[in-house]
Amino acid sequence: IVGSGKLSANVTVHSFTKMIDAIENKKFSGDAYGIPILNFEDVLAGAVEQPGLGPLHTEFDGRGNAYTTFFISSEVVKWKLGTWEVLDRQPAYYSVGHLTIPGGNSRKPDGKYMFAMNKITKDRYLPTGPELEHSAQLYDISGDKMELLLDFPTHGEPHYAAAMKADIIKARSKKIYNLEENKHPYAAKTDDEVKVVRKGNEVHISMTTIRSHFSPDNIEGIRVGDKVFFHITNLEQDFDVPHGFAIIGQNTSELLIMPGQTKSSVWEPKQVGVWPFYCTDFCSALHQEMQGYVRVSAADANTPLKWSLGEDIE
Ligand SMILES: [Cu+2]
Repeated sequence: IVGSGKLSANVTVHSFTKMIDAIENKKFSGDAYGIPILNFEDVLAGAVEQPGLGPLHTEFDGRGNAYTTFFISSEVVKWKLGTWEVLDRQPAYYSVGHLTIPGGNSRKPDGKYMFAMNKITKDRYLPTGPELEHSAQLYDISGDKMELLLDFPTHGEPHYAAAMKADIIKARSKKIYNLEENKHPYAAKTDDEVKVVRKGNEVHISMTTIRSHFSPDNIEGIRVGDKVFFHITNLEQDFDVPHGFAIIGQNTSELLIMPGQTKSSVWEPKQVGVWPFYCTDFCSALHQEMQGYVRVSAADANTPLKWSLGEDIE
């Protein structure tokens, strides 16, 4: 276990085996708040002496080497497990926080590449505003020395990240949700199943979406004071065709419905009027036309519920 403190001069490595041993033999130096404290010397594996300033985060390459970022001296330092000697160091632009080696969180890191995520990247990119682009740097770590391959901006402060080989993800990637297995109580699995049901002040709309329309896309009989639930089923059964849904003032924004899924959004209209809703995820050349309207009547109106697809309500 590598312990690093941003203000520490050394990188201290604790032995997990020694820790377990000390715990089993109850070798403690006291306790705090009822938690036993281990003796520092008893569990020490070794220390990398003064490798840089402000050690922050360490990952391993699976070949007996460790890589630690140094926040204050802005560098990545490669050192050897067991001998604790420094093998290489590379400057970073600038204050490097975390670093990532693909598979670094697993027992078998894929120690070919490493990237450092840098904070406080002043002077690195065009100063476009009070907040500046930060940088990240990709290194080839397959050889004795780290080799900088790419220096690229990241949007916002890059914090911790995990990476893994693409084929691990690819084989497990979910392409669609099977519409037949959709058990959502308000799912409409065909355009024939769409409906609008009032239960007191609650209105439940079972709606479908597919390139390039919502059904129904014309609804009236909603009143101010109603709580409207849009239960939207994405009828698509194709990879990478989510649809979104938005209406002004909705309680649940940024709804993104994957193929075969039903998701719900709540809307409590506050004003009489005709309110448009639309798809928020670019889905086809007709995406811009993917919209509909809800007419909201006064709280005391008795406009009956009506809905249709693509036609005027009579
Ligand atoms: Cu869409």
